[in-house]
Amino acid sequence: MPTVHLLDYVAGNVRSLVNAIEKVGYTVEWVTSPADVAAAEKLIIPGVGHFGHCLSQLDKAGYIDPIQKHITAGKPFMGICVGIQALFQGSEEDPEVQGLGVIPMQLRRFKDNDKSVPHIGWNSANTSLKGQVTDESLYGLRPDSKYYYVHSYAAPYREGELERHGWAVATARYGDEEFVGAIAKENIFATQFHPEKSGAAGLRVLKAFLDGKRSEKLSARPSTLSAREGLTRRIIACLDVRTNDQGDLVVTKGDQYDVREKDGVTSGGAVRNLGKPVDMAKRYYEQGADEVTFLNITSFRNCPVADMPMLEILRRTSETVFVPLTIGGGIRDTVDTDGTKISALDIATMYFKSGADKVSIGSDAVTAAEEYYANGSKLSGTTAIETISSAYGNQAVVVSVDPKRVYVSSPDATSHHTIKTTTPGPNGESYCWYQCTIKGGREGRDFDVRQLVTAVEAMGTGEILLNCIDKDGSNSGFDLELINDVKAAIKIPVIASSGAGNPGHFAEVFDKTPTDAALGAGMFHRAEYTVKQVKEYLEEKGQLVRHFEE
Ligand code: 1PR
Repeated sequence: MPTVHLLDYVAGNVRSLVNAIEKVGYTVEWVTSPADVAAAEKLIIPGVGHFGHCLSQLDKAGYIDPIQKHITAGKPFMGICVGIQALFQGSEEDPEVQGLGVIPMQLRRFKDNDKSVPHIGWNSANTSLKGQVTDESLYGLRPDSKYYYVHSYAAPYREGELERHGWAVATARYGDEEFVGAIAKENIFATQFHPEKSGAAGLRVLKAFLDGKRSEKLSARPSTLSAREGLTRRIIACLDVRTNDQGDLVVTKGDQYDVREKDGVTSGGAVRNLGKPVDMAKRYYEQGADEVTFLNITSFRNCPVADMPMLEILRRTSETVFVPLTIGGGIRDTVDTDGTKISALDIATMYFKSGADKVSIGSDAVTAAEEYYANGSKLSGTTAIETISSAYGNQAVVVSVDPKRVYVSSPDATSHHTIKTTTPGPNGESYCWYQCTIKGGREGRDFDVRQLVTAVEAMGTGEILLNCIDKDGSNSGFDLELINDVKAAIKIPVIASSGAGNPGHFAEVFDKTPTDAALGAGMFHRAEYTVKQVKEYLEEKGQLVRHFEE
């Protein structure tokens, strides 16, 4: 098999890229020293973390000069995500750090006054905007395909500016900002999106670069509708995974977090077994799920951390599922079976190396947020959120919130932030606050969801996975009041979760709240609806979605 050299300067989450490269018929050779760059024919620099971190790591290890030589020698070079950003002169993210300066422009942070930042999700990389429909593709990019982006900084697109310097540019739009999604000139190709996480559309782009096919005739001219710009409605399939009584890891699903079969009205039967995690993840990928999340809901272990069965599940899933994978459950500082201390960052690293793109933190985030306020809203720098986000970037850290409604007759009845609700409590109370819980909902804290999300945003969380215990497994729709309340408090994206029972509930949550994504579990596991049906329904309602491409 032909080879490509990959420079993994962080020793991090590039497993999915390796899988994608192998899938399109190439083998990876690792660049382990500057001398390896000179030997490389095709070189890929993936991006992890911050702009400054990327360039200082490259600089410290002596890679800047060999990379520049590789580029000026005219050998194929590809940068992905922070890898494209490294090509620019500099970034607002770390103004004191110099980029490679190959592209004469500065990166800017997205404006967050009217939209969530980071920009996370599926968007275009379109070379045929502004009515100039072309029938040539740039490295396999298609105007009607969508690609997975996750970033807070981007190169603003100003018509003609880069083209004047010989660059071919594919753009995307986020709110009213148009930015560079991919760029090419001579031997250089770089994408702000992650081709390895962009399904078949992304694999095609990767293959075109590796095969050296810069342009290709598109089989059909794109229609204006299929080339619609902007972020698509993101639909996530969630698999709650745990060991059943026979010791097998199964996908399960609870009602208000109770995952045991009910015998009449009493719970306590066997753990509901809805299928095998790897098979189900693949099925949802093929139905068009934009992401797959695994929550290891018990996260108990009786084995060394390195043997955790979830690692193998991730390894196998990431071989066939080319959309982002999130893993949650048990991400906290712990002690291994032999007594060795293992940090949350070590656990996250194992997950990333096994194919995860994001980790989701539940209970530990609540404890960390409580301590944050106890310390006068000062960051300690030592929490799981802070250590993982500073090593892998904010986008790699999701906080999963498990709130429960507490009804009160008036806002004065509690010190917590309340909302007026249209679903009154059992005694007719028309206000409620959302209590944070830990340990899978088993322990309620004197802490509300607003306190939690604002603290974890300050700590560097990239996204909130917003469950609701009252709604979980109810098939009665999302808790719109909760979602609106949380969205009003923070700038980072929110994934609405709990309660989805039919495609109409997804349309409703996108219609009536500014949520950034919506997640479903039970309705997909019980095969009542497919992800594809949800997306078709959203499309009928005029919402922009991404469909699975073969
Ligand atoms: O606290 O960091 O170890 O993380 C544990 C993780 O496991 C948390 O993210 C927590 O939400 C999750 N979890 C723990 N116990 C349960 C349980 O069900 N007994 N599941 C649990 C949470 C919530 C969603 C669910 C949606 C949608 N499940 O993932 O899939 O509510 O369901 P629906 O569409 O069927 O209504 P830590």
